[in-house]
Amino acid sequence: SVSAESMVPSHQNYVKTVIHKTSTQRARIEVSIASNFLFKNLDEDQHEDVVNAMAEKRFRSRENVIEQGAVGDFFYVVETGTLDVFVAKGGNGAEKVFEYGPGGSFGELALMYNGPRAATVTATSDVVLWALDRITFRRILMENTSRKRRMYEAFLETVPLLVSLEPYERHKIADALESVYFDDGQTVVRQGDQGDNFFIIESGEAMVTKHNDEGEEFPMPGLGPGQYFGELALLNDMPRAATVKAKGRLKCATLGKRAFVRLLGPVVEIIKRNTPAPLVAAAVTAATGPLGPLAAG
Ligand code: 1OR
Repeated sequence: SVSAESMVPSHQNYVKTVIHKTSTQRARIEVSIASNFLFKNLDEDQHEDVVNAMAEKRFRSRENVIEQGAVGDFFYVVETGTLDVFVAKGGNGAEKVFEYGPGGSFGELALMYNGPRAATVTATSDVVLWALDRITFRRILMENTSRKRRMYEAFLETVPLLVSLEPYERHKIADALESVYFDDGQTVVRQGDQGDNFFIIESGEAMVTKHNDEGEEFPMPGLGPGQYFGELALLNDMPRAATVKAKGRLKCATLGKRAFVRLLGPVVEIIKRNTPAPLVAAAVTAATGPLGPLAAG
C-alpha cells in the first residue's frame, strides 16, 4: 500500500509525524510492540503518536539495516525475521555480539546520545521492521528509556551477579526491570508456587523461610539490597523452593521469565556457578539441619 506521510501540527511546538496505515498494519504494530518494555507505560496519546509515526520497512536476508559509524535516523522494532548485531573490533573484522527476533528493538543508542551507530545490524532472514523516526523517538520513548537506564544503572553496577556484564547489557536489563513494592510481612514468592519472576532487592530486607511436608517452618538467612532471589524456579522450571516475605517496606526490581532467560543468558552460568545461591543455600541448610534431607530446588 502507498504510505502517505503528513505532518500534523500539535498544540506544542512540534509537528507530529503521521504515516497512514491500514487497520491490519496497526494490528501488526500492536503485536510487535506488545512484549517490548520500551513501549510500556506510554499513555494513550503517546501510544497513538508512536503507532502513527511508524513506517513499515522490509529488508532481505543479509542486507544491513544499520551500519556502524553511520548517523542515526531510525529506531526499529522487529515484526518478523531475525537479525545479527556485529561490532567491529579494531582491524580484526567484526564480532557478533547479539541477535534479535520478533518483538526486539534496536537503534536507540545513536538517537539517544547523538552519536554514530555503535554496531552493524544485518538481517539474517527476510525481515519486516517498524521504523520510528528520530524526532518521535526522542520526544516519546527517550525520556522513559533514559530515566530507567539512569535510575537502575548505578544500582545494577553494585549487583555482584551483574558486574561481569557489558554496560550495554546492563542497560538492556534496566529497560526490562520494573520496580515493585511490598509492605511489611507481604509475601513476594511462596514455596511450592509456579515461578514467573526474578527479583533483585533495591532497598529493604526480605525474610526467607522453608517448610517441610508437615508444614513446619524453618527460617533461612535473610536477604538485603543487591541480593537476588526467585532465580531457581526460572532456571529449573521447578516450584518456588522457599517463601520470601518483606521485612519492613521492601522494594524490588523484577524481571519476568522471558526477559530473564533472554537478558540473563550470559549470567546463567554465573548463577549456576554461584550455587549454592541464596535459596539453594537455604535448601542445603535445611537439608543439613535437624530435619535431615529436604528436596532442594
Ligand atoms: P545504535 O543506534 O548504536 C546499532 O545502532 C544498534 O545495535 C545499537 O543502537 C543497539 O540498539 C544495538 N553494543 C552496542 N549496540 C548494540 C549492542 C552492543 N547490541 C545491540 N546493539 N553490545 C555490546 C558489545 C560490546 C552487545 C550487548 C549484548
